[in-house]
Amino acid sequence: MTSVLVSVEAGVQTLTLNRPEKLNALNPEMHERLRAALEEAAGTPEIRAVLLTGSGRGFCTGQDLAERDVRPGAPPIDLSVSLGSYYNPLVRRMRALPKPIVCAVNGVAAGAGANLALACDIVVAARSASFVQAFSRLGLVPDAGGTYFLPRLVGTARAMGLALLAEKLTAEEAAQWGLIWKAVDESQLAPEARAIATRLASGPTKGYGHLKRALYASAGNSLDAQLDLERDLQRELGLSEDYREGVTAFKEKRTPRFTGK
Ligand code: LHQ
Repeated sequence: MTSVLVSVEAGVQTLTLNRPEKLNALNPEMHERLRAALEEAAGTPEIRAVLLTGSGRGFCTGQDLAERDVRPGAPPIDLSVSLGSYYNPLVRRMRALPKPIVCAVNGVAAGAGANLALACDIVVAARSASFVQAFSRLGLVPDAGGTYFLPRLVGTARAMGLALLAEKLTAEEAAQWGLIWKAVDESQLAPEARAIATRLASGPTKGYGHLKRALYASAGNSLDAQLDLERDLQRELGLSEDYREGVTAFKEKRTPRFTGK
C-alpha cells in the first residue's frame, strides 16, 4: 500500500496519509512522497488547490516513534537531522506554496501531525477529531512549526497550556479557540472539505497565492512594511487576467470565470 495517496480532480490535488494502522504516523517515505506531491502542485498550473487528509480513524500522530531506537546502549539520536531533512522543509513548502491548502482532520492529530494541520491554510475537522501537542510527554518542545503557529493562533496562555499539559483539545474547542476554521459532523467532513477545496480551485489562484504571502508575512512585519507589501502585491494582481475578469463579471452581474492567471 502506498503510504500517501495522491490524486487530482477538478483542479484539486488530494493527499491522503495512508498508514491507518499507525494512525498515519510519519516516516521518511511519507515525507518523500509529500515533498514530491507538493512540488508537483507547485509546478502544475492545472492544480489550483491541495486537500490534505488521513485514512482510517486518525489524521496523523507525528513522527513514527517505532523508528526511534532508545534502548540502553543504542547510539544517541540527533533529532535535528529529521527536522532539518524532513519536517522543516515540509512546513516551509506548505506555507510558501502559492495555492491554498485545505486540511480535513478526520481523527486525532498529535505531535507534528497536529502542527502539519496547522501549517495548512484552512483546517476543517470532524467533531470526533482532536488535537494533542504530545511533545512534552516525550520531553520535547513542539516542532514542525508548533511554537510559531500556536501562540499566533490562540495566544500565549492557551499555547502554553496546550504545550505543557499535552491534553487532547476537541475539534469543537479548537474551532472555538480559533485554532482551526471549523468543526463539522463526521459525515460532513469529506464533502465539506472537498467543496471548499473545489471552490478555491476555481478561484483567482494568483490572488490566493499573494493573499497567503501577505497574511503570513503580517505577523513579522510592521504596519509600514505590511502596507508596502500590500501595495506591491496589489500592483501585480491589478495586471492579472483574473482581476480584469472579476471586475468585468461584477459589472455584467454574472459569476466570474477565473483562470488563475
Ligand atoms: C504510533 C504512533 C506514533 C508510532 C500511534 N508512532 N506508532 C519529529 C521529528 C523529530 C524530532 C522529534 O519530534 C518530531 C515530532 C513528533 O511528532 S514527536 C510526537 C510523536 N507523537 C506522539 O507522541 C503521539 C503518539 N501517539 C499517541 O499518543 C496515541 O497514539 C494517541 C493519543 C495519538 C492516540 O491514542 P489511541 O487512540 O489510544 O491509539 P493508540 O495509541 O492505540 O494507537 C494505535 C496504533 O498506532 C498503536 O499501534 P498498535 O500496534 O499498538 O495497535 C500505536 O502504537 C500506533 N501509533 N501513534 N507516533
